[in-house]
Amino acid sequence: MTTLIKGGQVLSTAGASAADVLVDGETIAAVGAPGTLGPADETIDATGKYVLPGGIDAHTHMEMPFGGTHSVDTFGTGTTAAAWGGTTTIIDFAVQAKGTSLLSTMDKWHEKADGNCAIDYGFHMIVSDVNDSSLKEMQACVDGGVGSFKMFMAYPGVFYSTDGEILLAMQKAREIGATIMMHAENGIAIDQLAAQAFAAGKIDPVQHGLTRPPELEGEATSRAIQLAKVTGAPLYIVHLSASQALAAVAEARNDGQNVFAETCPQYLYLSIEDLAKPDFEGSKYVASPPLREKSHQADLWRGLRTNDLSVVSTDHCPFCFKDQKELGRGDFRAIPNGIPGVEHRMDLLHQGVVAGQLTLGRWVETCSTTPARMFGLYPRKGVIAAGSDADIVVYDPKAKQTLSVETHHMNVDYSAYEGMEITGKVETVLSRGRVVVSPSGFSGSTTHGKFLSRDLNQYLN
Ligand code: DUC
Ligand code: ZN
Ligand code: ZN
Ligand code: ZN
Repeated sequence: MTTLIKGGQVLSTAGASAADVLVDGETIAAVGAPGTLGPADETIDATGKYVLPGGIDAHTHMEMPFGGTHSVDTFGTGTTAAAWGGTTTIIDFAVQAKGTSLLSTMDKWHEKADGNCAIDYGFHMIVSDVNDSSLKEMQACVDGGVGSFKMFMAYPGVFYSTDGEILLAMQKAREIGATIMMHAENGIAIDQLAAQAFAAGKIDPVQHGLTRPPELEGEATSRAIQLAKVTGAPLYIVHLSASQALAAVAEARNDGQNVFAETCPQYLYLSIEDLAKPDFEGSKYVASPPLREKSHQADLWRGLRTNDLSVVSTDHCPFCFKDQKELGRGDFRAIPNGIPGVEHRMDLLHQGVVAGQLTLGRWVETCSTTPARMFGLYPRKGVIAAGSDADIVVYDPKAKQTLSVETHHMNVDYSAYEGMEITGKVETVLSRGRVVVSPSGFSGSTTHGKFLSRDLNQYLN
């Protein structure tokens, strides 16, 4: 089966150029000058549209256990919503529970995901129990296609690792070529501030933000960078939200250290004002790190332009307002942490292009090409080129849409971007050559997605 996508502007990190794309089976057979390829069994007219590599969301949490509940998108619903929004690969986090092994955790995540995804997927591993056997198992994870390990400087007693434990894991990562991903917030200090606020009767969602000040993200980011420097491990800061943390990353990069960082759409568009919404509405915006003052946003956009922020991921972690965020009515500390977003990353970052914050090339680079390279998927993913998987998005840059829970496909009862108007909309999505989204709707299946055994960080290996 062959498909010709013709008449569009093909996007790469270099920007746009007029070209046709011929798909044969699951891969791209050729990219050629307009009118030079085909005929094919099927033709998609992309006149006036962008043709870009499918988005890669390197940070999602489907069916994730958290605070006695679990995120509400299954691998099936979450990857279907991702496809609707032009994302054709997710990398989800397998979560080691204390007292369990990394390999049993990996098996567990395979059980949840295998045969249940609409698009291709990989895993990172969250290490929350650093001991001799976990450290030894890190190599087996790499061999199983999982070469990136997230650790937490936040959540004492749950996911938290001490600086000593982080040091040990970083030494191992350095030895085996793996990347350490860090949730960089000073959880020990934050827990004290949160306990003080609660004891003073301050229970509303905005307290979540007020007790997690940006300085404590900056401090933890700097500490993680120094630990990485001492050990020689590559470091990737996840969900960076604060100017202070960005400054630490930029300084380390200027000094030649292998430090990378991602931010998320919520930090570019939402703020602590959302967390302060009355009637417990603020709970919809509780995530960690928290939404910041708006003044951080310009720095984050600049970081995306300068590549101090090289990836945009969603940290998609959906909890329903009704029966889950409710758990924290009366104590902001019990509100499940997470914001839904896997469906809207490509649109929200395209809106950044429309607003003059990013070039088309940087849109593609931060949302697809760099995550592919960072997490060992390139050139299979992240580029429109002969031989690559035919993960392709036809995007209408002129279409208008309004984001809303009424129209989204995520399995969650609110939209963090309710009413936001976006210029640009996904028209057609191919996942390994199969049309999964088109103007007539979703035509994929949740048995289509395959596990991606990933290579190591391709900037370093
Ligand atoms: N960190 C994440 O990356 N996701 C959900 C919660 C958290 O703290
Ligand atoms: Zn985190
Ligand atoms: Zn996350
Ligand atoms: Zn629910």
